[in-house]
Amino acid sequence: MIRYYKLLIAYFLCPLISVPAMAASAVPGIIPAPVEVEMREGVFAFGAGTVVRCSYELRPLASYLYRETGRRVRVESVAGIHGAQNVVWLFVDPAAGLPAEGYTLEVTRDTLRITGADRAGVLYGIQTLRQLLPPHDNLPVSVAEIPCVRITDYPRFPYRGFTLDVARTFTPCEEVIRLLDLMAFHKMNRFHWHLTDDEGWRLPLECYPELAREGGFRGGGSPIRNIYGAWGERYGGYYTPEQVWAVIDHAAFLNIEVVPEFDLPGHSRAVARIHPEILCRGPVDTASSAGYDLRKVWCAGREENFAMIERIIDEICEVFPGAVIHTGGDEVPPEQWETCPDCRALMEREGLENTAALNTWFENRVGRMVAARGRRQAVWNEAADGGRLEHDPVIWAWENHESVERAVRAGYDVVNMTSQYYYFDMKQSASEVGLAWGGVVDLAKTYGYEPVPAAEGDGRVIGVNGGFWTETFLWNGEWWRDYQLFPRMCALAETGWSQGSARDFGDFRERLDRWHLARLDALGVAYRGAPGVGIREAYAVPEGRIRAAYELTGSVPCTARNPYSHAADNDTRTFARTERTARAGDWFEFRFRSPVECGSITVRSGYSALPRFVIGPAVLEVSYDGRTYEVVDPRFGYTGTFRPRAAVHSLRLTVTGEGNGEDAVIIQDLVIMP
Ligand code: TNX
Repeated sequence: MIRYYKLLIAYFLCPLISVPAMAASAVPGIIPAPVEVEMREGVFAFGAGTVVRCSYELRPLASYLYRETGRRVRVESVAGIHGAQNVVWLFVDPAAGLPAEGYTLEVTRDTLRITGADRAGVLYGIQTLRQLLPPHDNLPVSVAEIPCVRITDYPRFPYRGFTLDVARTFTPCEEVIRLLDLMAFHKMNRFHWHLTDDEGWRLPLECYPELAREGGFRGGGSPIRNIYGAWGERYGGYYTPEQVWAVIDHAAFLNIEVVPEFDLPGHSRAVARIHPEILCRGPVDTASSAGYDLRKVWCAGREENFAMIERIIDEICEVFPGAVIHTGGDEVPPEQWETCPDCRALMEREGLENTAALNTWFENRVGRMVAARGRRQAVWNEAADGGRLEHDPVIWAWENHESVERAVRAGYDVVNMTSQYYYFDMKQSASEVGLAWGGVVDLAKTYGYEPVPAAEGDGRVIGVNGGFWTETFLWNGEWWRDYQLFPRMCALAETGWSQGSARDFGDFRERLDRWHLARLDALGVAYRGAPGVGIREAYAVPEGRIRAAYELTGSVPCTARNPYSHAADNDTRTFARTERTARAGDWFEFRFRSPVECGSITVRSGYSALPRFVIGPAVLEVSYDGRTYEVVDPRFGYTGTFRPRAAVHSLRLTVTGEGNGEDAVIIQDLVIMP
């Protein structure tokens, strides 16, 4: 860096005003913040008459510049960097002394030069140029004034990623591509595609076409039951091979490597529903689930399983050109392995002390398959809990900061994906939708987190990764994606790209508010707080509710820890949880001690803000006299509000479906409003 700085001084004799990269200035606030910004006098008029010159190889990027800025610029293939006015030069100069993916962007009155250390650097120079233009002014005919400036920029981490869980909620190809565009705009370069899980398999395979064809859908006649929303209906989808290639190609153009994930040995109920033979020899797990086998772990002692896994890994390696293949390893429940004679024999034979060791053994075996094909294995942090992982994997530490520290101490390369900061399925304030097990994750929290443990000196943390898990998605709907991702993704991108010492939330917030949110508006991103979106406080239990006395009973026994009374105590922090799921004919009843006059009643089931462990599908009825009932909602699922026409005596829910795909029902307190 010092060497580079000297070069800079020698280069420019004209007086220049040097400002810290992040200070608000005549240069629009750029996100992620560049390493160095030096202001000059004057402007470059970009637009009509501007010519883009570049080598033949860079022409697609010149067209991209044209497309993304909406300018009617002419592209010419010319080598060399001299002469002419009103010219944008794009070139790659490995000798410029810039780190990988770095660039300089130099704007004078006559020329605008983007010099990349490599092609990626040129791409990122173009992203910065896009941000130097006024956000809403992208009309082809207009001319935009770009301030004269010299920007020197390069990333802090080589790995700046985003995980999209398309297993819980299928995300159409076009939407994936839109997200890739937004990632590139923020200089992010890894797309982790979570393609398989308990509730869905979205990856088309020639070797096992039935996995996507059948495992891509839930509900209706599918072997996979509904869990999250759309009860009774068949819904879902999977990608065609052409769509997978389209995503890989588009990503590659944008310097984004696709990291596909085949999550195993746990998180595999979708495969197991279609190929039950992969499961352990042991009892089925249907006692609590109305006949739905909840088992989800590949048997480690069944040799044929590894042949099947190898065929899948082989095809994944054929389709995905990237360096890294993610093979899961998270959240493996131990019971199935513990009770399986084949797994026990295997553990004995291999001297494996517990199921954590068996998980590591399993991932090592899969890691060998990945390594044999010249790729690098990625795994979740638990895969390293039971011994040494042998194939130099990248550990994705997600559980908490300690899991990052542990993986770093063990000497692995680590991607920091700590859920408490980087999980964008977490809610952004107490009253908004989203999960909460990782706490409330607001923008300041994501931005403020330092991803490299203090004791670390040797670059073991290779990057950061944001995660969008989609269990709650169906319930919330399309608006929820942009709402959860932006602007938290901007904060993550800056942590990944900008130098750690320079992070200042006040300054970031200002750049967002003054410049960047308008850019997101122009790109059609319906971020949290956007015009017309606002802040949606859906789950606030409102002030002033009526604390009526009522009793809750039902046909399904509750656990001792979460009895029915917990949903009838007017304490919204506690809930009732049954010992099994509800079957058709099961019922629950709320009976008021004396009829309650009110404006509305909300019946709530499942986790709050997560449509899981729900009552429905069920019929909700109200009784005003204690003898006759009227249907309020014939298709009650998760929660619902109704306005009674008289004082309410009781409410009754009669279940109509065969379970909710889980092993329990959760019932919350009623919310009664005057
Ligand atoms: C934990 S991330 C999981 C996911 C869930 C997520 C929900 C990981 C390795 N496991 O399966 O979707 O929490 O926040």
